[in-house]
Amino acid sequence: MTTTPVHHLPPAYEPTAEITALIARRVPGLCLEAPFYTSEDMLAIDISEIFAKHWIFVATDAEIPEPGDYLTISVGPHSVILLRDDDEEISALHNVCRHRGARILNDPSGSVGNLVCGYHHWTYGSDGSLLHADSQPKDFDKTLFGLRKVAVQSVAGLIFICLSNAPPEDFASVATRIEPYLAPHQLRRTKVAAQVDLVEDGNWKLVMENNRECYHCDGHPELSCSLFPTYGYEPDGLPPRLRPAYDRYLAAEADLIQRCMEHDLPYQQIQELRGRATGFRIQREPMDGAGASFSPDGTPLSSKLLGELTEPTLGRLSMHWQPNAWFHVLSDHAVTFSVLPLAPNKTLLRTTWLVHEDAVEGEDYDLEDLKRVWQRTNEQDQTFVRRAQLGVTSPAYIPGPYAPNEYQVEDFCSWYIERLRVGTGMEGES
Ligand code: 3BY
Ligand code: FES
Repeated sequence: MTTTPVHHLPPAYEPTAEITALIARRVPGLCLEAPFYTSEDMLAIDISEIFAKHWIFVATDAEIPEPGDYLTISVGPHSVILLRDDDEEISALHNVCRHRGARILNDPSGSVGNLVCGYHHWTYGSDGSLLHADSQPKDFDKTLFGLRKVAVQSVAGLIFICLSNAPPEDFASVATRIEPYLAPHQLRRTKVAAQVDLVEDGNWKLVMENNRECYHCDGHPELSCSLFPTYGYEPDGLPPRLRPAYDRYLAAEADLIQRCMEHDLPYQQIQELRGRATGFRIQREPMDGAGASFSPDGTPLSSKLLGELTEPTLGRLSMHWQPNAWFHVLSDHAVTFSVLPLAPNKTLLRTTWLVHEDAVEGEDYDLEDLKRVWQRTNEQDQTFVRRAQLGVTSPAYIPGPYAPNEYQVEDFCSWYIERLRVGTGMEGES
């Protein structure tokens, strides 16, 4: 006899009284209290309230170029199959067999025809529909046992998923606004030149917070060839030593705006990092030196520009995404960064370098040169994050104040606390 399956979500995670108190008493302008970075209970609530209820960035179209290509993405206890289906569309499916629950795909990436569970060989199509289940009664209704779908959207070649059955609806308007900035770079017509997974010895929020400020950027000698040291400062808050760099920045910004207008490219900042479920910031920013790429002198690192672009010097299209990503999209290549928690004090940072699909390694670009700045920067940040985790784990830690040029760290923490308060019923949706 066929039993009609009952779809039910796991029970909502109930925060402990201690966690509720921590969320309620967070003081704006100060770092978070230690348990936000160290507690197993807090990680569980981060996964259920933040990672499972918001749109998170997990991959690029270029990572699954052909029908059948797949990735498996782990988000806490969830495993999601990202697959290019037979119609060349991207689908996202829970990697959980509808028979007795076995994990179906067990490699991080690969290529498949149908999806075959290795336990009792239930066989699913690339759209998740159940095609075959051996030895079932005659009235067994296969249509009731397709793989459960995960919400997925590719925006100009960047893939976002949401594990919730009711994903935040503001994503559509965000996608509409970021698409015109990204589209000219045609990320769907790129290939992966390199991908590096770095496991950081720190909580995922320390990894994100570190990305959201450049107060520490004198620790990045390679990056400072292309990133202005004035990042995050308001003109009236500039230390005098940065005045010459700021004048250089203003000149480069004026040049960049001119070029964007000539090429009809949007460049203005949109900054909505808090006060909404899908928080983001996008803008085109000038780069130091020759202004084209992350090379020692700022000249391009790949001679084949992305898409149909003809202008190499377009600065960096920079996008920050709450809760888990940032992006640098240049004229000659793009770099994406995705952050996923592994444990309270362990985080996966996945960095992906994309070049034009026809660019040839060794001819159009040198792989080591292409990777150098962000590989070194990530390693330097890894050290900062490790030290921060060690410090916040000490009983002597007391949350300190953010400086004005760390305003995006405050925006990140405020967004995070807002979302926990909304998710746990402490306050209504704003
Ligand atoms: O991601 C950014 O925009 C910059 C680069 C380095 C630090 N961060 C603020
Ligand atoms: Fe997948 Fe049995 S658990 S076929």
